[in-house]
Amino acid sequence: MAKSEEKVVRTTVWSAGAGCHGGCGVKLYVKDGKLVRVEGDENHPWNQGRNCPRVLALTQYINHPDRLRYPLKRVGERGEGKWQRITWDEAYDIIEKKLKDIRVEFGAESVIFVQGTGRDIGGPITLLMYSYGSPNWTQLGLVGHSCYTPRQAAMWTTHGDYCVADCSQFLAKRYEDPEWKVPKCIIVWAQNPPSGDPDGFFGHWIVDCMKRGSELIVIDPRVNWIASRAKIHLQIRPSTDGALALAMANVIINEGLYDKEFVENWTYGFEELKQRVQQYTPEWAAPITWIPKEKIIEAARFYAASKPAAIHWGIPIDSCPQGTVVSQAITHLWCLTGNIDNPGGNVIARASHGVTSYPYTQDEMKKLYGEEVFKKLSEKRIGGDRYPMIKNFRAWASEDVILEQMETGKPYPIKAAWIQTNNVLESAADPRRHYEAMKKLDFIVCVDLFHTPTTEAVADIILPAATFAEKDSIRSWWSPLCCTVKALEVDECKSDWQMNFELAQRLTTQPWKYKTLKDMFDERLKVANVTFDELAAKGSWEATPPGPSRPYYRWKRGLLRKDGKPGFNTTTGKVEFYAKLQEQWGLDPMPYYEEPEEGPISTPELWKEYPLIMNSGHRIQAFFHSEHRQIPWLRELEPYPQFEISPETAKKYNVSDGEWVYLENKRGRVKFKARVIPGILHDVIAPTHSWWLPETEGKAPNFFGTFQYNVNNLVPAGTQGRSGWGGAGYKRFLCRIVKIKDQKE
Ligand SMILES: Nc1nc2c(c(=O)[nH]1)N[C@H]1C(S)=C(S)[C@@H](COP(=O)(O)OP(=O)(O)OC[C@H]3O[C@@H](n4cnc5c(=O)[nH]c(N)nc54)[C@H](O)[C@@H]3O)O[C@H]1N2
Ligand SMILES: Nc1nc2c(c(=O)[nH]1)N[C@H]1C(S)=C(S)[C@@H](COP(=O)(O)OP(=O)(O)OC[C@H]3O[C@@H](n4cnc5c(=O)[nH]c(N)nc54)[C@H](O)[C@@H]3O)O[C@H]1N2
Ligand SMILES: [Mo]
Repeated sequence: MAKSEEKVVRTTVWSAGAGCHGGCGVKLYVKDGKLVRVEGDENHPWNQGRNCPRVLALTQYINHPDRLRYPLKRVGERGEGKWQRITWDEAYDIIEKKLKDIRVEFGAESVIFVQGTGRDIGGPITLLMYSYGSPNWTQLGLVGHSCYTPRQAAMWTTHGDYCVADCSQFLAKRYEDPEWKVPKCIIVWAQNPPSGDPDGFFGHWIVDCMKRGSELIVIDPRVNWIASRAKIHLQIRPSTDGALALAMANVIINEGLYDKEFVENWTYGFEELKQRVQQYTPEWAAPITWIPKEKIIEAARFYAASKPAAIHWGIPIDSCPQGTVVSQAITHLWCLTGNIDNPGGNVIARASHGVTSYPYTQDEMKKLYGEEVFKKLSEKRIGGDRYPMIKNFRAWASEDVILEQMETGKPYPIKAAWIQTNNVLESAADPRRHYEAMKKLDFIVCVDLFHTPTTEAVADIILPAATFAEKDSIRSWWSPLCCTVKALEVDECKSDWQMNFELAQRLTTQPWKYKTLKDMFDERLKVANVTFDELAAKGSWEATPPGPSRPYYRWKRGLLRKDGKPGFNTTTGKVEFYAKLQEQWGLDPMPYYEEPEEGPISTPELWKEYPLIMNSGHRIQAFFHSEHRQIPWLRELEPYPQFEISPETAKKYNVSDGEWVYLENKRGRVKFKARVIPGILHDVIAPTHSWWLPETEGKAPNFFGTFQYNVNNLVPAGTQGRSGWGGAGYKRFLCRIVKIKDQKE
C-alpha cells in the first residue's frame, strides 16, 4: 500500500505499553488500523525525540498473542486457570450487583481500590472509588506507600509544595531559554535517571545538563552509568541516607556555607536545626554510611559552594527506615542553600495550568469530588486513625493496615478488591502473605493487559485494558499540559478511563453530569482554556504559562499562598526547618537518624548468618516492574532474574559469573543468576525485582514461577514508618547465597 495511506498520530506516552511515569511525545504510524512503527516526537519539549526501548517495542506489545482481549469470568476454583469469555455488559452487571450488595450489607469502605504506580491511573480509579463511596485507595504491598509519597510529604511539611531539580522542563524553549541557568552541581541521590525516568522527570535531562557543564555528586551503592561520570561518588551503605544528609547539614551549618540572606528572611526554626545537627558530625556518619568522613565534607562543601545547585532523588530514600524523616533531612539541604524555585535549583512543581489529571493533594481531591464528600469519606480511610500523615496528607489508605484488616476483619471486614494496574503478587513485600490475605475476599476484579500471577491467583473477573496507543487521556504531571490520543483499537480492550467512567455511572450515589468521557476531560481542562480536541490538534501538548504553575521565585511574587502574600504555602509562610505541621500531628518536627532494623550495626549476630545486604529493584530500561517479560525484544535485553555482585564478594562466596544460586533468608529463598560486576559495594547484592516467567504454567501452585523467582519473597511487610509513610524493605534486608548443583533454569 502507498505510504501516503499511513496515518501519523502525535500523542503522549503515559501508561501501558511503556509502563512508566514519563510523558514522552511519540509519533505512532498506523496503517489499516495496525501500528506499524513508533518514533520519538522531535517537537515535544519533554523528550525532544528520544524514546526508551519499551516504547520502541510497542508493536510487539500491542499485538502479542497473550494479550487479554475480552472480559473474562472465572469458572473453576481460584487458581485452576479456568476462564470464560463474557461481554462487557455481562461483566458490568456482575460487578454492579456484587459491589452494590456489599455496599448495602457492609458499607462501601469494605471495598478497596488498588492501583499500581504512575501511569494515568490516579484519575480513573479515584473517579470510580469516590463515585462508589469508598475512601480506601491503596497500592497493596507498597509498604508505607514508599514511592514518592514520603518525599512529597516531607516537602509539603517543610515548604508547602513539591520541588524538582530544574532542568528547564517548565520552559518550552528548554535549554535555550534565557530564563534558565545551568545547575553548577546536581546531586543525584539514590536515582538512576537514564534507566527510570521516575516521578515526572525524564532521566536524560540530567545528561543534557552535564553536556552544558553541570558536575555531579552521585550517592549510590553501585557504580551505575551516571555514577561513573560523577565528580564525586559516595558509595553509601543502603538505607543510611539519613545519616549522610544530617552530616552534610552539619558541615553546611557549622562552616557557615548556607545562604544567610535566605535563611534569615525566609525560614523558620534554623536555630533549632543547628542544635539538632550538632550530634550528627561527619565522624559520626562515616562508620554508619561506610563513606569516609573527608568525602562527606568534600561533597557538602562542593554542593553548598555551587550556585545554582539542584538535588534529584529516588525511591530508595522512601524505602529507608522513617523515609519521611530522611526526605525531610535532604529537603533541608536545598532550603539551607537557598536553592528553591531559583533557575537551576530545586523548583516548585505544580500541575501544569492548574489542571488535575491525577490528584496529588487533598486540595485536588476536594476540587474534583467536593469538600463534603472528601471529608465524609476520609473519616473511614484505613490507617487514618493510627498514622498522622495518612490522615492528613494526600488520600491514600495505609497498605499496611489494610493487610492486617484483610487478615483479621477488624475493625470492619474487607470484602472485595478492585485491582487496576497492580500486579500484587509481584510488587508487594511478602507476596505470600498478601496472597493468603486476598484469598479471604469474596470478590476480586483485576484490570490488566495480560494474565499475571495476580490474575491467575485471585481474580474473579478480569477486564482487558488498553495501551496508551488505544486510549484518550490527559496529563498535567508538572509540565507541559499533555494529552494521549487514541490511534487504534485492539479487539474489546478498553481504556481505564473509559471503563471506570462507564462503571462509575452505574455505581454512583451522586448526580452524574457528563455524557461522554471527553465532556469530563473538557471540564477538567477548562482552567487551561483548551478542549481535549484542541490540545490533540496542537500535537498533544501545550507549554506551561507563567503563573502559579511555572517557576521562578514565586515565593517573592506572592504566587504560592492562597492569601496572595509573598512567602511559602506553610503555616508560618516560611520554609520550616522546624515543621509546625509535623509537631501538630504528634511527630518530631525535625529530622533524626534511625538505623536499619537488620544489619552489621543493629544485629551483628544475624549479620554473621546472613552476611549480604539485599538491595533489590534498581530500574533497568528493558522492563517496567513486572511487565514486559513476554516481549521478545525486551526479554532479549534481560533474559534472566539476575543480581549484581562485586568480584571480591563473589570470590568470598565462591560464586562465578552466570551461575544460578539461591538467595535466601529466614523468610524464604529464590533462584537467581549471578552477574559479577566491578563497582557495586562489597557485601551488597543487587537483584532485579518482580520476576516471573510468563512462559511457564500460570495455574496454581506455580503461578508463572512467582514464588521461585520474585525477590520480594525475601522482603517483609509491616516495616512502615511512624508517620505512616516510608520504610518499605526493598533495599536493605539481609540474605545469603546458597550454591545449587542444578544449573538449569
Ligand atoms: N523488590 C522490589 N520490589 C518493588 C520495588 C523495588 O524497588 N524493589 N519497587 C516498588 C515500587 S516503587 C512500586 S511503584 C511497585 C510497582 O508495582 P506495580 O505498579 O504493581 O507494578 P507491576 O508489577 O508492573 O504491575 C502493574 C500491572 O498493571 C498492568 N498494567 C500496566 N499498565 C496498565 C494500564 O495502563 N492499565 C491497566 N489496567 N493495567 C496496566 C501490568 O500488566 C502489570 O500486571 O513495585 C514495588 N516493588
Ligand atoms: N525502566 C523502568 N523505569 C522505571 C521503573 C521500572 O520498573 N522500570 N519503575 C518506576 C518507579 S515506580 C519508580 S519508584 C522509579 C524508581 O527509580 P529510582 O528512583 O531511580 O530508584 P531505583 O532504580 O530503585 O534506584 C536508583 C538508584 O539508587 C541506588 N540505591 C539503591 N539503594 C540505595 C540506598 O539505600 N541509598 C542510595 N543513596 N542509593 C541507593 C540504586 O543502586 C540505583 O542505582 O522508577 C520508575 N521508572
Ligand atoms: Mo514506584
